[in-house]
Amino acid sequence: MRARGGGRALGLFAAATYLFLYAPILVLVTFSFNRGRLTAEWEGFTFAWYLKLLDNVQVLTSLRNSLIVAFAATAVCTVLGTAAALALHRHRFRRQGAVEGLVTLPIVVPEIVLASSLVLLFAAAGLRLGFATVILAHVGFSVSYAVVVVRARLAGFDKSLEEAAMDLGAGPWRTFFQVTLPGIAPGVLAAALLVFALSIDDYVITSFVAGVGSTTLPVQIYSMVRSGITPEINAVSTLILVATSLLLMAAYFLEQGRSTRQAAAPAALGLLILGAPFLLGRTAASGEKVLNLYIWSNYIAPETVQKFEKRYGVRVNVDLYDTNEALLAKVQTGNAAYDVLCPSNYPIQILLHQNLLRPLDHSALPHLTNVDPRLLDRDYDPGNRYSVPYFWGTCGIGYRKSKAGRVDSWAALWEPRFKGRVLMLDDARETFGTALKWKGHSVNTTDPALLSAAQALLIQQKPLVKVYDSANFHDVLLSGDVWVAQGWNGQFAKVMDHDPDIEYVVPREGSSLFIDSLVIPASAPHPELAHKFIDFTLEPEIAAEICRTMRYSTPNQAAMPLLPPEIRNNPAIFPPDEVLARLELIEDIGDATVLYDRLWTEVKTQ
Ligand code: N2P
Repeated sequence: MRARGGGRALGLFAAATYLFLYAPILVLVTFSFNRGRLTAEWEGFTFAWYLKLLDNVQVLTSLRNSLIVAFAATAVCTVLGTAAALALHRHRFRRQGAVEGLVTLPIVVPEIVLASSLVLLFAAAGLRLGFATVILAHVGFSVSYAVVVVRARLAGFDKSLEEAAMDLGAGPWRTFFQVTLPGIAPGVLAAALLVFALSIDDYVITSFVAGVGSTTLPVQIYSMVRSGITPEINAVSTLILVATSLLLMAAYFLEQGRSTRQAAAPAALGLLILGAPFLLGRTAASGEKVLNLYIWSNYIAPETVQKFEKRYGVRVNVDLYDTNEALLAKVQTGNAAYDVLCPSNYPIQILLHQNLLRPLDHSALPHLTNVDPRLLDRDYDPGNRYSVPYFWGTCGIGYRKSKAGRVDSWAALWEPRFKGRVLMLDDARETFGTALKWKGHSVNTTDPALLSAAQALLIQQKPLVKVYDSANFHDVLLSGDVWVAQGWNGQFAKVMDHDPDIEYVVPREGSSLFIDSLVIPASAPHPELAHKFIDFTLEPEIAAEICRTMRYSTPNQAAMPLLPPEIRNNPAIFPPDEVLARLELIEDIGDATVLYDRLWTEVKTQ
C-alpha cells in the first residue's frame, strides 16, 4: 500500500517536472493555431498562420539559409571531428595535454568573445560577411563538440578488432571503413546530430558574422520578435520542433538497432518538413535582384515592402535596428552590404565625416518635390545631397491616464509612486536628453558638469525603471506592465488607437526632435535600385500608407490630403506650433559622444 502511495507521489512529481519543462513549448504550439494576432488570448482555432508562412519569403529564405549552413557545418565538423578524435585517441605525442586543451577550449570560450573575434578576423582577412563566414564560424564553434563526442565513443572501442583486421591483411583505409567506423558509428552520428542542433539554433555568433542575404532563421526570428511575437513565429517554431523530433526519433530507432525501413518514415517526414522551402521554391532565387534595407523597427510595414517587390520584380531584405548607435556600429565595420539606411540627422553627420555615404542622383528622385521644404536643406545635409527625409517625430511620454493622471512634465518619470512602472528608451542621447531638458538644458550639451548631473538623475531613477527598451516601448505600455514610458511618438500613437486610456505628451520643459532620412551607403551594391526605393517612398500614396501603418510623422506634403482626418489632426503625430517651438534637434556633438557613451554605460551597469 505504502509503496504504491510512494510510487504515485513520485509519478506526480515526475509529471510536474515534465510539465514544467514542456509547458512553454505546449503554449507555443497551441498558440500557433490561435486565430487572434495578439498572442496572449485564445480566440479560436485556425491553420491560417501556417498558410501565411508559405507566403513569407523572408522566413522561408532564412530557414533555407539555416539548413544550408547546418548541413555544411555538420558535414565538415563530423569529418574533422572524427579525424581529430582518432588522432588524439591513437597517438601519444609531446604536449598532448596542451593540444587537447586547445581543441576543447572553444567549448568554454564565451560566445560573445568568439563572435567579436571572428568579426575582427574576417575584417582583417578582407572577407565580406556572408554564407562563407557563417559556415566558417559555425564550424569553428562546434567542431570541438564533435571531437569530444567521438572520443567518448572511442574510449569504449576495442582496439584489438582493428589489430585483428590489420593482421588479416586489411590496409588502414579498409580497416577504418569496415571495422573502426561501424564500431564508432553511433558516436559519429551523435556528433553529427549535436553539431546540427548547435548550428541550427545559434543566434549570438551568427548575428555578428551574417551579412545581408545570409540571415539564418534564429536571426530572422529575433528581428521579427522586435515588432512583437506573432503567431507566424509560433508556427515556424512548431514546424521545426516537429521536424527535429522526427529526426531524433529516426536516430533513436537506428541506435536501438531497428530496421532501416522503420527509421526511414520519420526521417523522410522530418526532412520533408525541413525541405519545404526548397521544394516550394518560394525562397529568393539566386539570380534575383535584391535590395538590402536596414531600417528602424516599426518603420515600414511588410505590405509596403511587398508592393515595391511586386512593382520592380525584386526582393527586399529588411534588417532592423533600434538605435542610431547600432546602425553606426554595423555600417562602420564597412563589410555590411546594405543599399539603403535610415539614420537620424546626427548619425548622418557622422557618416558623412567618414565618407561612408554616396551622393544622391536627384534626377532619379522625381518625387523629392513632395517633401515639406521646412524639412529640406538642413545644416546636417545642405541641399540634401545625401539624404531624403522619411519620418520625423518627437520624443515624449506615453502614459496610462487611469494610473498616472495627467502628465505634462518629465518629472513624472522620476515619481516614486511609479516605482517599477517606468520605461526608458535604451538610448544614450535620448535618456540624457530627457534629463537635461527636464532641468532646462540643451539636449546637445557637452558641459561635463551638466552631463554628470544628468547622469546622477538617471542613476537615481534606476530603481523606478522596469526596463530600458527602444523597440517595444509601446507594447509594454499597452500590456499594462508600465504606466509611464519615455518613447517616440509614432509607436505611442499606434497603441492609442487600441486603448483610449493611453495618452502621449511632449512635456512642457521641451524635448528632442528627430528627422530620420533615407541614405545610400558608399559601399551599396545596388545603388540604382536604392534610388528607385527612395523615390518609391516619396510617392504620395506610398508615403501616406507608410504614415498610416506606422504613425510617425510624414514629411510628405502630397501625402497629407490622403491621410484620414484622425491621423492628420492627431497632435501626437503632427504636433501644433506651440509644441514644435519647444523641440530641439539632436545634433552630432563630436568628441563628446564618447563621454555620453561612457556615462550611459555607467548608468546601466551600476
Ligand atoms: C522607430 C523609432 C523611431 C526613431 N522604432 C527615432 N529616431
